[in-house]
Amino acid sequence: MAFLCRSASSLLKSSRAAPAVLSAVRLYSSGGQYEYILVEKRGEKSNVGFIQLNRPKALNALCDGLMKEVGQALDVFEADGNVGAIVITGSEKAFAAGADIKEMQNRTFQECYGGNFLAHWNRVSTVKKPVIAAVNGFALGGGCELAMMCDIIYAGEKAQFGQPEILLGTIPGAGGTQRLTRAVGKSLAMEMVLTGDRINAQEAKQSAFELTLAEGNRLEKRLFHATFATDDRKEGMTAFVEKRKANFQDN
Ligand code: CO8
Repeated sequence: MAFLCRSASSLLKSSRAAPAVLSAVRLYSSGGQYEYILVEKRGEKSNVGFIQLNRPKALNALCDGLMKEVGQALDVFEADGNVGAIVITGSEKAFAAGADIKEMQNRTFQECYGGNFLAHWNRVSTVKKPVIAAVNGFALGGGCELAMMCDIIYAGEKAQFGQPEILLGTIPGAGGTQRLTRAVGKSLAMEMVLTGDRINAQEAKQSAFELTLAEGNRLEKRLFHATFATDDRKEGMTAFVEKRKANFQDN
């Protein structure tokens, strides 16, 4: 996950400009009607899967139904060979203000532990296609964690990231303590998790670092080696040697 604060505005602008289109595609190809999200394919070639969280009255609080729908939409886009990347966004006011506190309020330890509460949230981080979070407004608690599960974060000027769970007497539960540490460093992550204080897009970008150099290099080397298992790596290098344009087949 990388923080980029160039601006999410172009993505958000186009979603504001086309509300009719968005509502018209709520049925998208999965067949079921989405209640909490708007889903469509965008781009000249319709090859960008676009998911907009749509619970404006609750600042896109991530209720169970919403996260299940996000999972369903991701499944559809993952299976769609025409989709090359996926964007998850919210509104200008809120990407997502966290897990739904009203839904969690009366849960017991036995229910959470026994039922592996919210385990399905992980789906976002297991998608094989690149997932981009276009964030503006509040990205708090589970909202910040959802953004960090994505591969890239484009943050708008009004974006605010925070893990305020401590103010509710709980802790992040969807990777916040782990991914935030890697994203902004241990010191700032500790401060945010221990105080609930928020940071804006600029601060997130300035603090951004991902893995340690050693971890990153190890991972990079393995992924580099893995490209040698693909036909496209062979084709790319062969095309260079033969002075022609590569004809990639996504294999
Ligand atoms: N859950 C439920 N409802 C919410 C949430 C939320 N997280 N956030 C806002 N809302 C609702 C409010 O209750 C309010 O509804 P209503 O009008 O019916 O009272 C509506 O959204 C608007 O909210 P506010 O009036 O509070 O709006 P403000 O602009 O005054 O404040 C804030 C905006 C600062 C974002 C404020 O709403 C707030 O602090 N929200 C809570 C933020 C928070 O604490 N988030 C963390 C939640 S815990 C969590 O995410 C744990 C994740 C664990 C995942 C585990 C996976 C395994």
